[in-house]
Amino acid sequence: MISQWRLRAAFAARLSEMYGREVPAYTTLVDVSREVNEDVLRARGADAERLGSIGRVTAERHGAIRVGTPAELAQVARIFGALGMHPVGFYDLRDAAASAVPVVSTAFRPVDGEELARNPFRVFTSLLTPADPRFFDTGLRARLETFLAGRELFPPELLTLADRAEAEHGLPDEAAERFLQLAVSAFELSADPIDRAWYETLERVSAVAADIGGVRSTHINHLTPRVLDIDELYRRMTEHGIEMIDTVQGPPAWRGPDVLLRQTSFRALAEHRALRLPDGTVTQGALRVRFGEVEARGIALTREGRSLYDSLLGRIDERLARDPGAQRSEVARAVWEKHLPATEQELAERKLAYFTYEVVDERPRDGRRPPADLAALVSGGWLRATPIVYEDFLPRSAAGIFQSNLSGEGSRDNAREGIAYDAAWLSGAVGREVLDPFSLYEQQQNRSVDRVSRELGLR
Ligand code: OOG
Ligand code: NI
Repeated sequence: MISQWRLRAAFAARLSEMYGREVPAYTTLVDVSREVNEDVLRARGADAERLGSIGRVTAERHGAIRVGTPAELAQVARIFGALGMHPVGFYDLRDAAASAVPVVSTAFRPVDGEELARNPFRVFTSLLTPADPRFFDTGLRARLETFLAGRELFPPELLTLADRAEAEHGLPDEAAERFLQLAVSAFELSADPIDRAWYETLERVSAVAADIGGVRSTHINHLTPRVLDIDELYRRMTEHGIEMIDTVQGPPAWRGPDVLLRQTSFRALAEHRALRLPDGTVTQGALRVRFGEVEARGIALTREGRSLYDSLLGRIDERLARDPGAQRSEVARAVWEKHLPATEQELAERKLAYFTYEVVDERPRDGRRPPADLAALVSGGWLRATPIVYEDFLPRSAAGIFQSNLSGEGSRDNAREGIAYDAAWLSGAVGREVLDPFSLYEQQQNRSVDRVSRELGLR
């Protein structure tokens, strides 16, 4: 019997192998990430592993896929459910991007600490929004929905095996092998010819819409390794002659603790695709949709920490608007230094970030009663605080990554009222509860606080 986490690890590894064959620059990205991680480990020692063991970080990947309908999303949820991955977080990218990105998203990932430590594989999954009249008029929406209703992304055998794996918490060897083969091939780039006229019709609205609704299959859009020094990685990729997008999305490089998530990517590459012309002939064309992303992860912020983060992004924008010649990274660093705590300790004390706590073996044992609050327990040598790593995504960064890799701006009619979607709506579409990331981190923190309180005899 192959357990769910082993299925997840095997799926991630095979997907990586497949994607490396399809997009050789991805292999360069993985190699350079590994080199950077080894160098950081040598330079910083144990400190480099504060946000995850080198074993976890080296194996860590997130993928991104895009689907067209709630029914397809519900099928995706069954496949990832087999791998012990649950939908977490609701991201609305329609308003986060200046260009036309008509999708709402969630991420499928393990939620339990032990499962994350075994293999943290996650997949950012976007759902097209044909009903949003800012992007699609009634005629195009109807054509798009008809097209999507007529395609099959996942063979029934794959879905049946997925349901069985989820119900039985794993699969026997042979069934596991079959499941993995079918699952990986469902995300391969299809060689079937694309109807060029239809693809271009959608592309005029949005390149993302064309990538999702212009073809009869889905594919992995990118597979992202985790790196311990993203600025160094950016420099080395550029030295390898690989064209990167302009910026690193998310928090700036600075001397204080890493928080949330920093991401960058190499530009989408032209890939050969078969195109069917209106007269029925098939020709070779090239499409630029898949790119290579890389990320560095930091500490998970609480709701208060997150609203501080969002307000700091606003401050950076304001300063840049006043001084358009300024360099974004420098403005951002100055804002960070002014407003964000420079130590983990202060992040914890101001309840801006999540930590887990453990009782220290060499704690004071002179009969004194331990103090009642966490900060005093840590500073008095009773407890050790360990940051909880951010396992999720950022809508503005996601929109920035989408946008930097789109060939055209697309079009949107902002005079029309968009349709409001939220986590509850998405839960209905997925057919499973979309979990709230803050609650997950909070539960993890609270469980550890309960445990140390019991151990120290505090109430
Ligand atoms: C997803 C873009 C966002 C991330 O890591 O934030 C993303 C996509 O291109 O489908 O991958
Ligand atoms: Ni990504």
